Amino acid sequence: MGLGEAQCDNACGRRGPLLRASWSKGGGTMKLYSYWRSSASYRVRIALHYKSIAFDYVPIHLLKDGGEQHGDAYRAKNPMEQVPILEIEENGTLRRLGQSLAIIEWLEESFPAPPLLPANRYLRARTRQLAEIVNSGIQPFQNLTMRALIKNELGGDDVVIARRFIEKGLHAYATLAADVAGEFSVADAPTMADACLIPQLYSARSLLVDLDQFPLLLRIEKNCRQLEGFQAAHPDKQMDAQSSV
Ligand SMILES: N[C@@H](CCC(=O)N[C@@H](CS)C(=O)NCC(=O)O)C(=O)O
Repeated sequence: MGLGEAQCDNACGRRGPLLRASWSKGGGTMKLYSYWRSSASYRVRIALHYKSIAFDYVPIHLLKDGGEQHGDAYRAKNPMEQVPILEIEENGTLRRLGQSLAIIEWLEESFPAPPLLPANRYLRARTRQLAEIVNSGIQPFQNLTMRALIKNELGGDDVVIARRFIEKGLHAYATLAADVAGEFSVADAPTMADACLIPQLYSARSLLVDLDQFPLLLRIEKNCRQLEGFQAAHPDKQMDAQSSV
């Protein structure tokens, strides 16, 4: 671990509040590089808190001074210049994982209980399908870089475009979930699909999408809100939460 990281750890690292399990394979603690309003970071926070895994929170400010994610120090950690990344020390080796769904799959394999994927093979595939609708069918079109490109370089209306993809994706999600939903998106336990849906609904609200057209999704959200892991992962609960940005 370099000096810069150690300093950041002391200055801004934090152990999650309701965490029981710890990462013992390498003796180190996991670090999540995150931004409070980032929906992809929010997904991983849900998985970590739901599974009660201890981690240190390292805030990356996506807006300040053009965005910390574009700086040399962070680009060296993630060449995609995006949050989240999960940093883990395994048998003395420091490893970094990016892409929230790959991270959640790694967490699922490392900490199987409580599961975020169903036991049934078809339902597992449906769960991943729902998660991908959010991950690749919606989120890229509301992402900062895409919105800046549409607005500043192409002269388009970034909000209209983001809303269009959100509504299209949420309609598809609701239609596909209708067959398999119980209390949650897939049957009666939270899954990776819910870990994607809840942050997506948060982003949709910030872009003033009318969510009343998705009663099933609102019912699922209400059930997720009852769970401690989902509550602890909420943007407003993060150390870098700010009211103005
Ligand atoms: N598919 C990626 C998406 C990551 C992503 O787009 N992160 C956004 C925040 S939600 C980001 O870092 N944006 C910074 C930028 O666009 O400059 C994942 O699931 O991790």
